[in-house]
This record gives sequence, C-alpha cells and structure tokens, in this order.
Amino acid sequence: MEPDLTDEATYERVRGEQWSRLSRRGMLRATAGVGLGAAFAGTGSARAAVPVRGLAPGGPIVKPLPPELFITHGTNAETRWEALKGTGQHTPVDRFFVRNHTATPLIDARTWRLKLWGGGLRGAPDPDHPIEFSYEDLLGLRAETVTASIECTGNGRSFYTSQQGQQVSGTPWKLGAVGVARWRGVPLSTVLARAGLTRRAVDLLPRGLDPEYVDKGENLGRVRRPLPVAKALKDVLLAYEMNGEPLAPDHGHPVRLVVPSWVGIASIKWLGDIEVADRPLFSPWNTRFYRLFGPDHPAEGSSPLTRMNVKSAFELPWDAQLTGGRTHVLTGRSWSGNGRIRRVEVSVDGGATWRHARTIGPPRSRGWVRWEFPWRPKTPGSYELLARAVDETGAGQPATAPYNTLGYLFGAVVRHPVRIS
Ligand SMILES: Nc1nc2c(c(=O)[nH]1)N[C@H]1C(S)=C(S)[C@@H](COP(=O)(O)O)O[C@H]1N2
Ligand SMILES: [Mo]
Repeated sequence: MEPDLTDEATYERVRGEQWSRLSRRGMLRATAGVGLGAAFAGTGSARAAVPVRGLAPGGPIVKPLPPELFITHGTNAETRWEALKGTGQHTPVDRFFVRNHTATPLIDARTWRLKLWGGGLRGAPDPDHPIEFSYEDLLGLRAETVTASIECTGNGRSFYTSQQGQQVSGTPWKLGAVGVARWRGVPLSTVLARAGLTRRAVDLLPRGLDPEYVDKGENLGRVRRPLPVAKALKDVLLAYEMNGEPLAPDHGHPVRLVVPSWVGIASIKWLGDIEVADRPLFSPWNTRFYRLFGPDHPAEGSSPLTRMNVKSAFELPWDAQLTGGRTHVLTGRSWSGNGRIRRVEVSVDGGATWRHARTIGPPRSRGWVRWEFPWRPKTPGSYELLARAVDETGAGQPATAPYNTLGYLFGAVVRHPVRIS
C-alpha cells in the first residue's frame, strides 16, 4: 500500500527513510547524475550508465512513459486521468505530466550552483561575479514543505477545438497537464535575503539550464520568465524534493522553482541563475507567450498571466466504456489557482440537471479536492458526463471558455464521452 503522504508524520518518516538510504550509499553529498540511478531505481531506467552532464539519451523525457499512464505530445507527456484513480492528494512521480520546451538535461548536483546577480541586489553583482549557492548550501538552510499543483497554462487546450470549433496553437492537451505534489525546499525569500535583496528589486528572471528554445527557426534563448518580487517573497519555493524523494530529472533536478497557484511556466525547472533587477523585466515567456491574444484583447495581448483558473475532471478513460444496469461510483477532482473548491456538481444528462458530488477530505488551497458521484445508467448508448466546480472566490466553470489564439486557460465545463453497453 502506498503511504499516505498527506499525513504530516507519515511524510516525515518516508522522506527520512529515503534520505538516509541515499546517505548510506554516500549519495547525500554526491547526489545526482550517476548516483541518482540508484535513488530512482523504482522508475526503471538505467541512469547509472548515462553521463552526468548532457541530455537524456533516447528522448526528451528520461522516465518511462507507459501508454497506460501517459499520452505523449512531442517533447511533452500528459497524464491519463484514469491513471489517477486510487491515488491520493499527491500525484506519484511515475504519472506526473512533463512539459519540456526541449529536453530533460542531466545535471550533476555536486557541481551545480545557483547564481544570483543584478541591480536589485546589494552591490549590484554582475553575471560574471554572482552570489552562489551550492546544493549543499541549500540543504543546510531551513526547509519548508508545501502541497501544490503545477498546471500547464494550456491544460484543456484541445477542447477549444473539439467543443468550440476554434483553431488554437500549442500542445493539444486534454485535462492531464496538471499534477499535485508535496514539494520540499528552501523558501526563495530566504535565499534572496542572504543574497542581499534590496528595496530597489522589482522583478526576478529565473532561468533554466535546459537547451535554448527555438521557435519557428528563431532562437529565443534559455527558458526564463520574469517573476514579480512580491510573489517571489510570498510563497515561492526552491524545491529539491518531490513527494519525499530528490527531484527527478524530468521535474527539474537538482532544483526547480515551485510557484503555487500560478501558470506552470512560472515554475522554472533545472534552475541555473536568477537575475534580480531594479526594473521590470521581459522575456518571450511574458511577452509573446502566456498572455491572452485575439479579437477581445489589445494587440500586445493581455497582461502576463498569473493565476490558474477552475477545472474539474473525471478519473475515466477518454472515451469511457461502462456497463449499464449497475451503479458506478464516478470519481474525479476539481482545483483552482484562486484557492479552495467550495462545491462540485455533476450532470449525467448533458447539462440539463446538476447534482452535488460528494467531496472527499478537506478542501485545500493549493491542491485539489477529490469527489465521487454514484451513477446507475439504465439504457445503453452514448452519454456525456459533465462536472463543474465553484471556488472560494465564487469563480465557477462556464459552458464555453473565452477564445484566445494560444488556447490558454480553458476553464469551461468539459463534456466527457461515455458509452454504456
Ligand atoms: N527550464 C524549464 N522550466 C520549465 C519548463 C521548461 O521547458 N524548461 N516548462 C514549464 C512549463 S510550460 C510547465 S507547465 C512546467 C511543467 O512542469 P513538469 O514538467 O514538472 O510537470 O514546467 C515549467 N518549467
Ligand atoms: Mo506549461
């Protein structure tokens, strides 16, 4: 049985065991690269044989992507919703979605350094003389753990086309570009304070160590997205653990940002450096991407996207097949970047009538709420199952999502096809 990591004491025990296993093998000081092969033996890939610098051999993603757990889209892998059935609050790493602009780099934590520089720090260090933190330095600072979702801004994008008949560009995700994990690491505020953050600081620019991203022949450089200092100081984590284990290569090893409630792109993986600037910063990831564009928006787009919206999903295959004449307990989850989910409703008649779903466990402000709904379909045929939620701010899920050319923030009710035999 999987340990319940939502339980504080269980979590501390499990992570304690995992770290001591690592240190017994002499890997705590030498975590990563070669050593991680053993630490992630459970994921089944032979990392012991791969070089500690460079890209994952054989594909953009390191971990196994069995077709019963993932749908792959180029360099990305989407979680199948039926694979979440029976899992708890935290999405196991073996089924957590991966969104890679290019490919997972393999980084040796022993030589890795986080570098901070810029005019918002005391003495305005330049990029060639940054303030540095080693992996060991971060492990030595007071840690925090938070349960938080990471969700791609384009999660649900394919429904703009399949439900609304609109053309949008980007990865055609269904609803599986989201996961919830228990992250452990150092508050970014702690590291900023030690690096000499001044009152002049306005924006940060965290940047990944993955390869430069080339969009339609144009090299946009390494993945980086400005982060306002106010958010950075509020609840952002420099995470080195995910669900009680050292961060896996695909999810940002050795250290990533976790920016709770915000668009997934904010949570930069394989973090290498952070510019701390005394002026607003721009990169393609807050100018040409991750804004709303289209007829309802100014030419330069909306302001840069921050919080995610409300969504709900059934833990069922797409399409689902169920037998008639017996009761099925439908299960699913709802979540919102605005905070707790207040209520969830399900419709089994295409949206004509709605009934409350029974939620399981207390609502969480940064994770999701699980729910169930008993359903006894009588007549064979094709059905559509609908679920919708309302969060603590009163935001809900409309019948249609406002169009934007890049297909972000699809928050409308998704119509899940089910065939009854
Ligand atoms: N360095 C770097 N960070 C990145 C990305 C990337 O390609 N490179 N993708 C971003 C996007 S768009 C998302 S949705 C999340 C996905 O995190 P995951 O792959 O751990 O699920 O990481 C973000 N951080
Ligand atoms: Mo994303």
